[in-house]
Amino acid sequence: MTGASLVEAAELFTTMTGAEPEAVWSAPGRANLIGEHTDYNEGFVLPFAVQNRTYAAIGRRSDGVIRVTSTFDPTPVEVALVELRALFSGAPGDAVTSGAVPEWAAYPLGVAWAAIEAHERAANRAFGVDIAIASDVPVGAGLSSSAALEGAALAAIDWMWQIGLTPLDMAKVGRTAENIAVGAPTGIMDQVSSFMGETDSATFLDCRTLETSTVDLGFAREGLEVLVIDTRVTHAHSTGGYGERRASCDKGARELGVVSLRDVRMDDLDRAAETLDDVTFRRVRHIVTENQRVLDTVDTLRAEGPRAIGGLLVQSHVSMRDDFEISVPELDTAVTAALDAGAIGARMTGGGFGGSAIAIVERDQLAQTKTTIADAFERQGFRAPRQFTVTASHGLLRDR
Ligand code: GAF
Repeated sequence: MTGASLVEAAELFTTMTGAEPEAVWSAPGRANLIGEHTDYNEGFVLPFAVQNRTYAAIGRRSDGVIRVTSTFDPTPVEVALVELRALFSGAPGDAVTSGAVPEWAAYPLGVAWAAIEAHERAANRAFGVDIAIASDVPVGAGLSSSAALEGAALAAIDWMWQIGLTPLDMAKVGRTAENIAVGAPTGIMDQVSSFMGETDSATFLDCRTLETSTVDLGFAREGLEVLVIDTRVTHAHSTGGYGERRASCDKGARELGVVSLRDVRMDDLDRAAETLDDVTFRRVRHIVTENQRVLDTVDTLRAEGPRAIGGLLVQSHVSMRDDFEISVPELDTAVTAALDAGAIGARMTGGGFGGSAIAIVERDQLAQTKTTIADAFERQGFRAPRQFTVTASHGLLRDR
């Protein structure tokens, strides 16, 4: 599957330009083990990059135009580099909502624009490029196809223009592109996870200091699989619930007199309950307890291994279902059915309102667990979920 998308990107490039690409770069999707909606509250997250990847084939042009095409929509979109600033200078997401560019193209064009805005070396060295994109990261499944798209395009551009960005620089550029060019008010977890991923490990990120460390997951060694249950309920973070949750968190921080919810400790929750309205309090409680669960998961993985983290994953799901209210019945059914089938732990992953759940499952119980989940969906009258396993994989890579 992965090889197919690499070849597809290269072939699409040749169809568009009549030439071979000069390079092909790729970036993975991600699954979040634990730490949801904590990133934009300057908290902690523990995601890992997955094996599904997005590929960007690149080559130079001589006319100062950036032209992108993709298997999502092969009609090429082109913008002169000197027009990028005007394109993205309106309110966040305007270029997309006004129809000036299709949403998928706002990601690769957005990272080119954001790199030029943030880095003088990019501004000085930018020249026209053709980029062709193909991906095997499922879109709308909560595995951050967006970060994979940003990462593949930006790594290719960074190489072509010889900017010399670090993966963390690129993560910041990717987040800016997503926030402003696409108009999704997301944090930085997905980009860091995708761009800096390491095989068999999760990335523990402190979203305040942006310090990272790798945490050995040990799933394969322990005979465990990470099952993704894609509910096929699609979501978009540029609209609706995601932004509302972010606004609730900002309100909670303001009313508690802290810079961000990172500064609220477990011991402060009793006082917060007296100060805040019920909904804001429950949003705050999710963030505060989720931060603690991330720290506990890291400690538990290091001290006892992956079989001991199940309870923390389940608590995380319950908190998202009841306090943060970002789950949907399909996600709850996936989690309950996985646990009924004997999974070590399960929770929804990503921003919520649809997308995927993950379950940590004994390898020899995988087939039975999938059947139990599929049956539960059928009984509820839900569309059949897509189920597949993921393995912790590496970040940005030059493939050709
Ligand atoms: C989405 C966002 F892009 C991330 O920044 C993060 O907030 C996540 O939802 C929720 O944890 O994936």
